Amino acid sequence: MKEQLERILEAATKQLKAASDPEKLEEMRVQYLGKKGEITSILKQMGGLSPEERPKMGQLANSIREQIETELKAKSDQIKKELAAKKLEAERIDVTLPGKEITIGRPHPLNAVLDEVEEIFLGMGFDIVDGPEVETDHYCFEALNMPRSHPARDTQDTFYINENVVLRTQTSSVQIRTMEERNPPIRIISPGRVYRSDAVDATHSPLFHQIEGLVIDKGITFGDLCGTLDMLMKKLYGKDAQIRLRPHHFPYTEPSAEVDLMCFNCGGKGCSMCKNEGYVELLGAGMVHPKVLEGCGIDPEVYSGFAFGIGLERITMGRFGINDMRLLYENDMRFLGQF
Ligand code: 2NL
Repeated sequence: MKEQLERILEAATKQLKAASDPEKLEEMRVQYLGKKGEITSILKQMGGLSPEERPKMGQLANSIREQIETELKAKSDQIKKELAAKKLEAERIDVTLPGKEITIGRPHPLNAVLDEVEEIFLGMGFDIVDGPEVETDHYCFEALNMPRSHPARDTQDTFYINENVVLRTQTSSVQIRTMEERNPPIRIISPGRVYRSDAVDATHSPLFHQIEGLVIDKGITFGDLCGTLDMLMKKLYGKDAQIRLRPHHFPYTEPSAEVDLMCFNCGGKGCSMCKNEGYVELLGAGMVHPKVLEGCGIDPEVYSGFAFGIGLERITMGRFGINDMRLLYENDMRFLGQF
């Protein structure tokens, strides 16, 4: 029996050395120390021993049991420690590494300038109005005093869907719709995409953006138009901005004008930036033609108004010193990242 116990201790010690996980240790605890374990079964055989031998064997069995218990506990502690160390190593982070770069987007230059222009007009009491990009010939031409014979309706300049439907060439169509729907006073701007059948180059694109403005009320004069545009340019380009009006012709305004901005580089003297003109052309404007008012059910004897059309690309290019319109459409991050 003594040898039996010693063999158990020897086997347990050997097994313990090889054990590497908590499950194995639990298995061993059951195998050696459990109710049906090897030591227990030996203790059960003690009845067959002589009274002198019994306490000796009992003592030996208990001491071996304690020894196995102690060894199991020590091994268990060691394994726990090792597992914790392994976990720490696996989850190790280097807090000194640089963080991941977060890139924050920003408005496209066209949108940035559009936002500014909208803010300026909202501040002057204007509404912002939207309308369809696919228009009938009525809203795009007829109602703007451009009958079928008018050169602006040439298929060379306009995208036709069919004989009566076109891609709008200016957002005046939105102004006409508004005049039909609302009674004066009217103060609106209508920004949006417009289309012309042009080949792409540094200053042309078949799709571009326009901001049109319209004011209709009793007693609106050309002076109101000048004051509004002067205010717009001073807010956009700074208090030194100066505009100049030249007589022009549009079928939908009378009188009409082209509006230029004094060259910032030379102060109107003429330089390479303004092609020796002293001014750069910015927009077209005028007093709404009586025929246009009449067509929308507004009595030109009672009401008058002004209108203007600005190319968003042109004022954006002027604002940021961009010399090629194509840059605004190519979405090249090296370009867009500069604004
Ligand atoms: C340009 C500048 C312009 C208008 C647009 C307009 C709208 C209505 C009535 C009268 Cl509903 N006019 N808009 C006026 C003058 C100029 O656009 O250079 N266009 C080719």
